[in-house]
Amino acid sequence: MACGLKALIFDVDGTLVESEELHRQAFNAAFARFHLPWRWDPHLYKALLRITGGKERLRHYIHRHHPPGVPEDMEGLVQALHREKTRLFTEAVLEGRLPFRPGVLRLFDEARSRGLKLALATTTSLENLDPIFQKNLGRDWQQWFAAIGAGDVVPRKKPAPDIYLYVLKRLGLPPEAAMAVEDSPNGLEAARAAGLPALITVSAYTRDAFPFLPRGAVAVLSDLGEPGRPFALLHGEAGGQGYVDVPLLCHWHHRALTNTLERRRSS
Ligand code: XBP
Ligand code: MG
Repeated sequence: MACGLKALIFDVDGTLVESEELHRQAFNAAFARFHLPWRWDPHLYKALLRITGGKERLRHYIHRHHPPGVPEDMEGLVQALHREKTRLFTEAVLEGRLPFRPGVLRLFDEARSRGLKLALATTTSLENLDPIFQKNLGRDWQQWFAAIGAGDVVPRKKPAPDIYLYVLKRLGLPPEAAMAVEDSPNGLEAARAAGLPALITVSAYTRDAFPFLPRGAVAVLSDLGEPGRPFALLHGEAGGQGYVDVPLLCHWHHRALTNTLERRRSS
């Protein structure tokens, strides 16, 4: 089958790496450095993850939970806390291990060998990317990606489509030539609003976020799978396969485009 898929656009946190637990710990370590009696436990952090962007999340937490110790210059505190959190997060990534999730490197390799472009569309701060990808792809990691969109490079973060539109523009591709790979409802909404079909691989914090196959998703999986270590198919169909490869992505992409055309015809 001729495949109309020209690019794969990956989210980062939760999709390529299981990083949100490390983000949570970095936030708490920054609170301690600033002598603030704040603590985000996993339950609270899961709720706060509905707000994308670390600075936006901090502002939301302050407005919603009225924690003690907020000075007159709240924005100054948010900026300073987030700088410290980012320093602590990047330090932790460089010192520790934050491996790619199952199937990521295998799919990167296969997609590149078949001439598909790879790109990143993430809410996370640009500074977080270097340690994550250096550890997994080496010093020249940026050469793997035809376009990178991260954090504050756009005015509105996910679920707004801005970051996907930014990346598509840099790829020089229309949305129907690409597919997004995401882990969260905000990410799916951003991709859908930009006109891209999305494959969902749930993460530790989004495991129960998709009780059914959501509109705009081609399937919901536990991860990308590996030959001999199949993914769990949570929603949708995967043609009986147990790991995501380019032919399966082409199958989903073709079906998504056909469904879109049929919806347009019937409306
Ligand atoms: C996930 C986010 C980010 C991270 C924290 O981004 O929403 O805010 O939680 O990173 P994505 P920052 O899933 O789009 O990769 O503190 O740098 O925002
Ligand atoms: Mg994510």
